[in-house]
Amino acid sequence: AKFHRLLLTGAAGGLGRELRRRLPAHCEILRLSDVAPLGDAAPREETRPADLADADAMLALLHGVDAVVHLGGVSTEQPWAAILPANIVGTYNLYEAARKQGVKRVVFASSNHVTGFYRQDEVIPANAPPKPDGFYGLSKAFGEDVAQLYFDRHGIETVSLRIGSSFATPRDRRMLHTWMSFDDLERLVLAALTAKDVGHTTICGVSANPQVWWDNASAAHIGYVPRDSSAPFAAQIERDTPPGDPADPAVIYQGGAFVKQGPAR
Ligand code: NAI
Ligand code: 15L
Repeated sequence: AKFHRLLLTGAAGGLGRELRRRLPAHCEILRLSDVAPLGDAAPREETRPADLADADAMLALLHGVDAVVHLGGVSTEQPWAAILPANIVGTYNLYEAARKQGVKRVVFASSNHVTGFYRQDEVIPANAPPKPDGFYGLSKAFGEDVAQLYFDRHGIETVSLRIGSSFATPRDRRMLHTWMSFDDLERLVLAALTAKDVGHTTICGVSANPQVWWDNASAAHIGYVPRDSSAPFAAQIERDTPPGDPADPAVIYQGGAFVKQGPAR
């Protein structure tokens, strides 16, 4: 099933640039938005710069869209003043615009930092209650709650992706657990866009790594089956990076360095 017009927010970011290459296979028109430069529009692309904090701009952005892949926002731990407009006001603006424009499906880039204060020695379900590890994780937990409200009240369906670490390759020992390849990211986003009757579902975005901290059984209806694994990278990472101090909170908790980072302490 091909979409007519998909909207990709955060299209200038790391994952946005990956999905910009990959989503045209699944839609006729790909609308790209960001506050950062998007470059020239290729055939079948539309570039629409917009600030998530600008409600009028968001309303115009959602016009004529079949579904949204919402990656835009602050993606690391930052002072509250930076998180608030992009991730709190921005997520609200996105859903209000979706409601007013009749858009019925959102794929929301949530984060493992919603649950960053669970321990690395436990496996948690994909719908585990939030234990955010900072203002960033807190803002993503808020986004998931917005998604739930807009389903219950307005029937807008969302799959919230609690993404682990999606980069070209895993970068450290923690990412041997949390890594998701770009190919698996594409599989996950496509499944989240097309699965039926998702309501609001949370699912963890992770590849089929040897030891993962998250169990996607509660999200089996999304039909996401990862094919990649961090295993081929393990030997080199274990050779190049020392094991962490077991008393370090960044080693104890799933959120890694985020648990002790930024303005919160
Ligand atoms: P990124 O920081 O490279 O991209 C985010 C984009 O959002 C940037 O291009 C930025 O300009 C844009 N943005 C920020 N504030 C904005 C605003 N007020 N209005 C409009 N656009 C704004 O992050 P990345 O890695 O591409 O991640 C994409 C999404 O996935 C983010 O929401 C991030 O929180 C989430 N995520 C990513 C993970 C990863 O491993 N890459 C892990 C977990 C979650
Ligand atoms: C995230 O949520 C960030 O957006 C990304 O840059 C990584 O830090 C990732 O989590 C992670 O936990 O590795």
